[in-house]
Amino acid sequence: MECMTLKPIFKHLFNLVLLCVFSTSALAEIVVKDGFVRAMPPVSPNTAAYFTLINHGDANELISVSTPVAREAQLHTLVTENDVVKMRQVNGFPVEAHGMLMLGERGDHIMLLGLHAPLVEGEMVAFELTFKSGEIVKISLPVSKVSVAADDHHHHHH
Ligand SMILES: [Cu+2]
Repeated sequence: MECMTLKPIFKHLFNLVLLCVFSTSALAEIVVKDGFVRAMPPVSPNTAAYFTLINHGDANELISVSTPVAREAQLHTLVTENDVVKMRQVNGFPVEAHGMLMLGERGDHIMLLGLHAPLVEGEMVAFELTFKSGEIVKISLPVSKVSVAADDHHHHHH
């Protein structure tokens, strides 16, 4: 009796495993989810970009970012020195195997320095992310005043 009920479950699990193996080999190992570029007043020459990255592969590291809209894109982290929060440039953001990298307004972010023109809210900005593995991931993020995720959260409470 027990065997009869368990068998379909094992079969189901087995199918799921097969599906996962297939999808990781067929799709990109690194996928970027919901991110945005902070819309700033036109006088500001700099802004920041945030996103969540999912790594379906081995341990990796985001080592550089480039975008056509700014002179330079730097990897920044926040450090607290004498109770003052400061931004500091780092050489890379490590990503664990099958892990996530979450950039956000209270931590690691992509700093865009020397915008060639003010960014317009709603426009898409292209980025090229280079990883230690040699993988290059091309993404585009919307220009927005608020985090898309934060906005969703807001709506849930209505
Ligand atoms: Cu910064």
